[in-house]
Amino acid sequence: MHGELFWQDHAKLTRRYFLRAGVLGIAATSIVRAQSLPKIKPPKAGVRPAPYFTPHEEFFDVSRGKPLPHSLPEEKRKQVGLTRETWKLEVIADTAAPSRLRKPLTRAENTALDFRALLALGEKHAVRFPKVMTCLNLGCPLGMGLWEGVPLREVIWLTQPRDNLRRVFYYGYHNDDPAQMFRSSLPVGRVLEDPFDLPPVILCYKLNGEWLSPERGGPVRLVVPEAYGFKSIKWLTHVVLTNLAHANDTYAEQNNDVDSPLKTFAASLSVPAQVKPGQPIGVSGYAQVGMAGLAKVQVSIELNSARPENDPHFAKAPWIDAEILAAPERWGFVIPPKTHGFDATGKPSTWPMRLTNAHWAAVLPGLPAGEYTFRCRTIDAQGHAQPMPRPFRKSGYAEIESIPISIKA
Ligand SMILES: Nc1nc2c(c(=O)[nH]1)N[C@H]1C(S)=C(S)[C@@H](COP(=O)(O)O)O[C@H]1N2
Ligand SMILES: [Mo]
Repeated sequence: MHGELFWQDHAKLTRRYFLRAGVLGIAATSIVRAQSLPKIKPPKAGVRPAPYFTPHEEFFDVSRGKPLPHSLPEEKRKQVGLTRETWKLEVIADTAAPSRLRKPLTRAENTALDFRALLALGEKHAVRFPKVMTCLNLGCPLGMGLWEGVPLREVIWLTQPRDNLRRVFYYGYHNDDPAQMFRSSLPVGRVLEDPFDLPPVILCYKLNGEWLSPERGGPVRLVVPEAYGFKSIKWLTHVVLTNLAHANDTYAEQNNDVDSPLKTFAASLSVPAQVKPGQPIGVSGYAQVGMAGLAKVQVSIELNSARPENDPHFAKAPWIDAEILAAPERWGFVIPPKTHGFDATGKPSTWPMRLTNAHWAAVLPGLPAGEYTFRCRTIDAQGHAQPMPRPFRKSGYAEIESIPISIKA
């Protein structure tokens, strides 16, 4: 079971830390506690139990469609172009606000891009990068992946765009029912360039070194490195080049902020529900490293009766630095050369890596008896405490958890 593997990994990582801190026994018991008492975790902030890179079948699935496109029998998937042999991508001008293209790629003219042509582009242009797939509306990561594919711009260039190209939108197979279409969009600038060392937006066909499965959006899905899951459209069939100046994402219809990049925040995995007075408290968890980067994870434990007034964002909590644990030794497979974020020997060039998850642990000093609350937060690479107060909750889940700890003899 991958849940087991994940805990073994997390336990191994934290064991070394707690051993140095002289509280090995506590680490062991608190991990057992968190496992047997998952209810101490706020429901939306759980972690996906998996090794660092999540196997395909262990991802959480966020898919719309009746029937779900990945549940179609193989014969039907062949028919509708959802296999590697039959996949075709149309890259066309928007009819409402057309970009001017010399050579649109269409089925009608037999110029649509097939899988073989995509792989041929991949021989020269393929990139791969690590990224956590996570839904704007859920706290829990859906899975950590090493995503591989061809930069979308390489395919856009094939159409020889001349003029009026401000935005790109795209959608996948949707049972030929317009009501089921799930569409996302990007400004063309993000597709043509990669700001701040971000990996490119890709047409993805491999996950963790294997062909992308139907469940994960295969044969080809879009993957937008810094974005929430809804920008990474599965079962991709159409890329539409438009002169529209604004987003037209399906996700915008549900009051979501569709331009909001991945947030930085910390969540706990292992916090003891009860501790003896004076006994040091071992805690651990993971952090999502969003666009803003991650400099620190901080933890605090506060006596409930001592919670200061007028401090809704816990700025006055007694924060202490946790330790961000070293990169995993086991990735589940060999990291191929020239993987974004990794050096020539297959080790991460920086740690933690942006747009991924990292583990952390801390030991809080022993305290007198009482009812306390544990919290964790992050400090981003610019020195800002995260999550920051967000008046709009639909810009990506990020919250400071409050977890009760009872200290008694
Ligand atoms: N075609 C299509 N693509 C889609 C979706 C969908 O319903 N249909 N769901 C999106 C949403 S909201 C999320 S969070 C991610 C989830 O990716 P996963 O199922 O691989 O974990 O896929 C995105 N891509
Ligand atoms: Mo989502």
